[in-house]
Amino acid sequence: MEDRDVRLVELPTVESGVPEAVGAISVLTGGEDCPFEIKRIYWIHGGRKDEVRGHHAHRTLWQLMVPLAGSFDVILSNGAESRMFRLASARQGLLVGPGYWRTIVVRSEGSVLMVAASAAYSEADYIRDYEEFLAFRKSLRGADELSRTDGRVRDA
Ligand code: T46
Repeated sequence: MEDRDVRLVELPTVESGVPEAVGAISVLTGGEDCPFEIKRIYWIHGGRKDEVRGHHAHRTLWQLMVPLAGSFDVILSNGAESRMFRLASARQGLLVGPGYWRTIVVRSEGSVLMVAASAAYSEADYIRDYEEFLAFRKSLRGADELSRTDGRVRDA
């Protein structure tokens, strides 16, 4: 899967200059490290190891996911292909555009996944039925085809 709107983003990180401190500060600046305006931040925490979440896609929402503690596997599918991202560094975020079915696995107890999102919570933006998701992806491909042909449908 080589989709342009799914990628790992290296977050600017300041190594501690404080004597005897080994910690670092990583920074997420809206409009710089993620290509959308951040309207909401939420975090997933308290999950057990191997707990599975997700099983949905978003119609319009953009997200940037940062594992603040522990690790998560995020499996993304565009309906044709899927790819697994292991998120285990608070120095990196996973950018996810609209239209990806996701499955999220908590890899270790005490893990915390922060998600910066482009809009407030709206259940209407969720697709929670896989067949509906496939139909949505098909409609996206149709729209893309139309825009590439300048609105004229090409001959088969
Ligand atoms: C996503 C993954 C990474 C709210 O009321 N407000 C919120 O801002 C959110 C995020 C959720 N909720 C409610 C909706 C459900 O009744 O919390 C409940 C659990 O949500 P959900 O089953 O969607 O949880 P996850 O962990 O499967 O998915 C969440 C996000 O919902 C989703 O956008 O991409 O984290």
